[in-house]
Amino acid sequence: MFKPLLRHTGTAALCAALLAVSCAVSAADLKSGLKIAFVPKQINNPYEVIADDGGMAAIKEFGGVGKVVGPSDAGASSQVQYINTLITQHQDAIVIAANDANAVVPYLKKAMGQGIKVVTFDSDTAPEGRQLFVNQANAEGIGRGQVQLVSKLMGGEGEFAVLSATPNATNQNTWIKWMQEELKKPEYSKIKLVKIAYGNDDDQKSFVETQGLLQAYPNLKAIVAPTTVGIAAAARYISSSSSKGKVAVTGLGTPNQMRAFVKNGTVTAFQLWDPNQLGYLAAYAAAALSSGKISGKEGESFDAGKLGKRTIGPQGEIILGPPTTFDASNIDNFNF
Ligand code: RAM
Repeated sequence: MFKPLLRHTGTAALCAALLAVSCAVSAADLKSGLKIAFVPKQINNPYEVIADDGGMAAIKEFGGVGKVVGPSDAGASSQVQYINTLITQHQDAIVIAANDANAVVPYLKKAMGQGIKVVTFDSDTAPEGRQLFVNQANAEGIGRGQVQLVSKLMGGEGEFAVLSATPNATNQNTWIKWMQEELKKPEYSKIKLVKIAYGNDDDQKSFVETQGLLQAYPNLKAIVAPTTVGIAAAARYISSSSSKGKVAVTGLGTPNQMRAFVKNGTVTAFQLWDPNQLGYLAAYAAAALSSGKISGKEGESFDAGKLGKRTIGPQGEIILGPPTTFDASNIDNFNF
């Protein structure tokens, strides 16, 4: 299993033992005082807050100047005004979780035209909108894994619905596409995806959409919400409804938001990665680009602090690592 929080303990201990003389991570190689701005999908989404915190921690490590700016809703063009301001401020890099694959591209291109490096994380733009995409995990693996998990929870048959984020979210749409691919396999012939609903990564709308799904599909056996906002809202609705214990809730959630629902029997299992590490990795990628250590080409490597050396894959993608499945047996080992 993925043990994200412990991976570099050995290196850290060794560095301490060597009095950090030769272990000054990559900080010494990076330009000092880099101005790096994070633009999350939404400023108040708990997942994005954890990722942004990871980014700010990395920036502190290498002596840069970090900040987080962004909209309060995940609408397609809601990030444009923030990008424009960051261009005016001559930031060295913009690290953005894009709310739409295309809406922000002209503005990010303008930024790159002025020498600002652009890294997407969590939710990508079209490739021409950025130099690098820091992805939490392989998108195909996430999508197929969600179907494998829900199939197990449904006993291999019945109807399920997806409760997604916004209809334009690049990350959720890619995962759903892979879920639909996985569903074509013969072992899922008794499972039917009856509806894809959108809660817009808004807690209240996700809550109401959950209620709507249960009313519209009385035989529903599961809801898969591949969004931390959606899964928490769906679990909250179901935990106090007559569907508790009858309709499974799964998807992607943070252990801290989902713990109560695992303990009270509403949720059996769900998945995620460590968003803090995602932001941390994205900040190091941005700094390596801004310091001229990498240009964004496949095969180039850079030092990502406590995450070690990372290599750029096809189409400028850098992958953090595989997701973890959380359930009652391990959820208390995680605190994010
Ligand atoms: C929500 C956001 C984010 C996604 C997670 C899983 O917080 O939609 O983009 O990666 O869920």
